[in-house]
Amino acid sequence: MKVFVSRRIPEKVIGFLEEQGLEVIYNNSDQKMQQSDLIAACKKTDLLLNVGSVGLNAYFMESCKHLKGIALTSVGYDHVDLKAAAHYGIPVSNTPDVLSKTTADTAFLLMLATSRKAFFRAGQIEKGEWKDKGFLYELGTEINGKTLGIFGLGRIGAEFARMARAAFGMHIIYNNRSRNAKAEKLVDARYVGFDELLEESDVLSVHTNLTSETQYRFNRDCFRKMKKTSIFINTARGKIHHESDLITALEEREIWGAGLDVTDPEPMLPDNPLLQMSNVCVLPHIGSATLETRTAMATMAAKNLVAVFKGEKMPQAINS
Ligand code: 8YV
Repeated sequence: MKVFVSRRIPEKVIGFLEEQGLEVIYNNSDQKMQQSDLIAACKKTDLLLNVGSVGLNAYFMESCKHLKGIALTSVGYDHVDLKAAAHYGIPVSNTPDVLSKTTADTAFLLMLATSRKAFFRAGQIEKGEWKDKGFLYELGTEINGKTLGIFGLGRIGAEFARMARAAFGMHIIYNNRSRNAKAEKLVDARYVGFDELLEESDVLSVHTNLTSETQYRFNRDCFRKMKKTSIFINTARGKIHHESDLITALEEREIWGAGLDVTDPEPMLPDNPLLQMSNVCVLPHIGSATLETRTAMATMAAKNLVAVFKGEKMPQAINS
């Protein structure tokens, strides 16, 4: 059985696939593939290890309906038409758990960096602007003992909450589609309604999938309800916040600051006003980007394809 690996991954994962008896066709490149090239490559294989967030729409699924399995290297799957894959009987897997801690670390980094205007102040050094500008110049805001509101207390949200409690003694509140009793106990979190989450959070962090319900969930009305001293964090998907509303809310000082690892669109355009704000920190979607975590993700994806090769169910199947 043949597997197509669509982008460069750790060599040891390629070796693992070959040791398991799969014939690997490998696009050993860091360049994102065009859909037409990806389809052409997949027509020659039985399995796809889809590296990164290359979209797999209904046209891809129809063009590659012969595939016996698709393994993603992401926990999010909004870029994949799962219904179309299921229609053609193609099982799809994602990579939960292995990236939860690293992505939570990224939310923690953004919370701390934003609260201290760290990216802006560091940027001044490079520009030769490190001067004594006064006792009260561009002050940050404390997070010790404050309230962290989690929108989506799943694996990543719960890990971030655990860290915030341990490191800064933060009080945890959360809003979910349904209560998460296990996580409530683990991080001593209090379930609140969405409006209460907006009104009570000193830091509000997004940790949900992008769905039709969560798309643009955080708009101007939401930001107006948040504290003027609050910080908005998003390491999930850029389309969960309405970006032009976020810009306006910051310009109108309706919230204090924002820390984003995801934006809308991605890449963020260089002239985006957010990049000029001292109280905003933006990262280029690096939530899971450590060697250890990306190796674990690629390994998990490979193991899911090996399961299909062996006639077994994908351990992390999300559509079958
Ligand atoms: C991926 C992501 O980890 O896991 C996700 O859903 O958002 C991404 O950070 C990255 O695109 C590597 O595939």
